[in-house]
Amino acid sequence: MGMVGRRFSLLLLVVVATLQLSFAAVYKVGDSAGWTTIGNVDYKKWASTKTFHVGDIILFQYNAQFHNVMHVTHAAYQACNATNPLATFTTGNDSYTVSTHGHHYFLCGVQGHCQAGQKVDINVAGESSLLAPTPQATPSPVSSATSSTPPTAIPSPSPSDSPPSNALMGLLCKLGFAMSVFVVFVSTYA
Ligand SMILES: *[C@@H]1O[C@H](CO)[C@@H](O)[C@H](O)[C@H]1NC(C)=O
Ligand SMILES: *[C@@H]1O[C@H](CO)[C@@H](O)[C@H](O)[C@H]1NC(C)=O
Ligand SMILES: [Cu+2]
Repeated sequence: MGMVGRRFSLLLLVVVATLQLSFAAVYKVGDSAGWTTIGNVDYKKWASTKTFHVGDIILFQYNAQFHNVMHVTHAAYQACNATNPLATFTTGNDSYTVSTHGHHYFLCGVQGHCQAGQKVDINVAGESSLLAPTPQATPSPVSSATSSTPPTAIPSPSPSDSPPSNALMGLLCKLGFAMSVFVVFVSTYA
């Protein structure tokens, strides 16, 4: 490998490392409450306030004497079925690195805890959804038989509540990546 090739590899390594540092986030499940049945933490609400990405770290902190973490299927998550988990974590300080888009379901396998709400759905939006428009509510067909008064239009919540930040982040990621590639190219061949 020549001088240029070696310099290119090194730069690429630095750029990739920098990208990982700037875009991977650590999310502690339940924030200060952690992973628990105390205080009725609403993990659904907790997750809904986050925008997860591939590469992020989901951190479960809990007292290992009383809880555990099981990565489970959608069906098991819905049924609170801890019989056949995909993976089990038991240290009390467990980090799960998100490596794919889509849903990642977790529950506590201790009897009764999942039923009490100790379960969380980490939903990682796909790349395509960053560009795809938010699905619009399709107007229901007006029944011709009883339509003497038109149905009152119910204002649907603006789709610009949170997706824009999502889309913006995706755009920034792409922009950052494009710029990094450009910088590498220029510093290698200029
Ligand atoms: C839990 O899941 C296992 C297999 O994963 C299944 O055999 C069992 O019937 C399920 N239990 C309940 C209560 O649904
Ligand atoms: C828990 O794990 C995280 C991430 O792996 C680490 O940064 C932190 O120091 C750990 N905390 C304890 C108390 O072990
Ligand atoms: Cu538990």
